[in-house]
This record gives sequence, structure tokens and C-alpha cells, in this order.
Amino acid sequence: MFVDSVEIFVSSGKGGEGAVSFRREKFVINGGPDGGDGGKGGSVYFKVDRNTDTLSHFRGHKHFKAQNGQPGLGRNKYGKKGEDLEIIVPPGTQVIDLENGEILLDLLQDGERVLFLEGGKGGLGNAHFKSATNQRPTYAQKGLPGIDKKIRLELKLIADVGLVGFPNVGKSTLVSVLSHAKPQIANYEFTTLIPSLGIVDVGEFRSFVIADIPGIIGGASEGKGLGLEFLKHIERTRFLLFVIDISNYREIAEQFKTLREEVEKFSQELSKRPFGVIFTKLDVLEEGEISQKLEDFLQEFDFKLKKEEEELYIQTSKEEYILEFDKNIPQFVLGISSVMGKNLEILKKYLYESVKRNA
Ligand SMILES: Nc1nc2c(ncn2[C@@H]2O[C@H](COP(=O)(O)OP(=O)(O)OP(=O)(O)O)[C@@H](O)[C@H]2O)c(=O)[nH]1
Ligand SMILES: [Mg+2]
Repeated sequence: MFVDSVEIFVSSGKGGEGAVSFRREKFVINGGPDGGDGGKGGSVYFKVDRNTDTLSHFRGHKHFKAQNGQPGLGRNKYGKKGEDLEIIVPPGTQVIDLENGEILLDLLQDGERVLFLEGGKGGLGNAHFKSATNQRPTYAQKGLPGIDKKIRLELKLIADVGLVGFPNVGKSTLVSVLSHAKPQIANYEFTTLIPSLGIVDVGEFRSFVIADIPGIIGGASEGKGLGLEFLKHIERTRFLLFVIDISNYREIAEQFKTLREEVEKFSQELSKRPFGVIFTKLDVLEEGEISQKLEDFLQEFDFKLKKEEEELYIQTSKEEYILEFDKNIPQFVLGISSVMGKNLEILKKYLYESVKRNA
């Protein structure tokens, strides 16, 4: 389990001040007080929306403030109420007080809307303070201040996509270009020793979580390399992405076959998870070479996929309106280059769709 968190500063609006005003009419000298009340400051609400699944839209934005109430006006006119602020978060978000670490809200239920900070009350205008002894009060109340709070939003993450590949094939590099994560990258095997997560944004409120794990080699199930222990970190992912390096000294077919076998030895259940395949480091090949490699791969494993674009093959649903996909063959096979930024948007799109489809 990994945690995504952001620290923000939230304030409800200040109440508007009451007005000091006196009636002014023709032929009326020294009219009575008619100062209206100030408007209430806007409140801050949290709203849970499952159409958002990321906190990333809070990044680069620190202060969230509801509107202040407007001051009261003459002729007993109220000041306008400050607009409320609604902060939209995904289900599973906790609101934590930064000062003492207390969990203030635990937002689970889709559609839930919770008052977090009440706006300041508006001040009373001088019209309220007329009395027998004071016919012309020059006093009005100030609005009450809003409430400020420093909080942390925390969202517990479970990986949606797990990367499975030999060492040094470009898994961490891919995570570094798809997400904000900064995993270690180097040109030797077993650079990554512990799994880590990256959040991949797909539009403002949409994202999925990708898990970078250490490389797997043949015999990993018997403890070769780093073994298979760490596969438990991707046991609950919805989708596996097999990462095949076309420039590796190991043959493409051998990489894929070995990886499938090792995953199966680790867990029958995990090996039945829907999956996709990418060929990395496409930039090292001459134009045209990649198509041949992709075709050979599909043929070797008898994967019947539809050629959608030059380096993209996809599984089409068996029936047009029933979105049923065969879990024994890849949902897509795609050539990419992290270094050149090639086909990364396509990859994001297909990963996102596959994750949603298998939710
Ligand atoms: N030419 C080229 N090289 C790449 C590309 N992606 C990664 N590399 C290089 O491949 C090497 C290994 O990259 P990593 O991302 O560390 O590979 P990894 O799969 O995470 O490796 P381990 O953590 O050891 O399992 C590095 O030297 C990268 O610069 C690519 O798209 N093109
Ligand atoms: Mg790595």
C-alpha cells in the first residue's frame, strides 16, 4: 500500500461588516439608522466524487478559499453572502489536521458532501442598535473572521498496472516518463531493488497507478536474481504490462515466455490477469524493422490481434456490444520508446481503458 498526499491551506470566507447608514429622504432631517447586515462568509465543503481518482489536481495550488461576505448597505440592504467552496476529492481521501495529525474527515462514500469550515457570520448593521438612549447609533458589527486550516489530504493507493520484465529493459524509465515518480535508472541489471509506484495522469481528474518492480529472470521462482517475492506487490493489480526489450541480448520470444512462466509459478491467479505487451527502446531499430518483430511475435504465440496502427495491435471485443475480451491473449501489443517519447500517449490511453475495463 502506498500513499499519495498533498498539503493545502483552506479558509472559509469572512463575514461582511454591517453598514452604518442613516435614512435620507426629502423633508426628513436626521433620519434613523438603516445600515444593513453584512453577508455571511462562504463555507468550505468536501464533496466525494468517484469520477475523480487522483489528488494530482491539487498540485501547484496551495490555498483554497471560500468567498468573503459582502458588507451591508444603506436602506437596510443585506450584503451578499460569500460563495461556498466545494473541494472535490476521490473516495478514500482522508483529511488530516497538519498541526496535530488528527484525522478530521474520512471520506468514503461517493456523493457525500460534508461541511468542513463554516463561513464567518456577517456583522449587524447599525439599524439593530437604535435604542431609546441612542437614536443615531454610529456603531455596526464587523463580520466574524473565516477559519483557516492547514491540512493534508491522503489517498491510499493500490497499483492498477504492474510492470513485468527482465532487468534493464526500461521499466523504471517508462514510469519516469509516464508519471511524476523519479525512480532510479541505470544501464545495469537490478537497478530497481524495491517496488515503487507512479501515478499516471490521464486528463485532469483521471489517473491510474503503475507499479515499477524489480526485474525477473528465468529461475526467479527458485530464487535466482531477486526472486519473485516482490510480485506480491502487484498481486492485486488489475492489469499486467509485460515489458520486452527489443535491444536485449535475450530473444523477444524467450523474454515473454520466461516471464509468463515465472508469473505462473508465483501465482496461478496472477497469471490469469488480463495483460498487455510493450516492446521498448524502439528507437534503436531502423524504420520498418519493428513491424516485422511485432508480426513475428504475434505469429509465434498465435495471438490474433488487429493491426490498428504502425506499431499497435489490439484485441477487439468478441461481440461489438458485449465488451468481452480474451484474458489469454494480450489486450494490446505496442512498440514504444521512452527516450524518444514515442507512442506514450497511446500507451496511456490503452492502459487506462484496460484498467477500467477490468475494474
Ligand atoms: N535507447 C533507449 N534506451 C532506453 C529506453 N528506455 C530505457 N533505456 C535505457 O535502458 C537502461 C535500463 O533502464 P531502466 O529503466 O533502469 O530499466 P529497468 O527495467 O527499470 O531495470 P531494472 O530496474 O534493473 O530491472 C538505461 O540505460 C536506460 O537509459 C529507450 O526508450 N530507448
Ligand atoms: Mg528499474
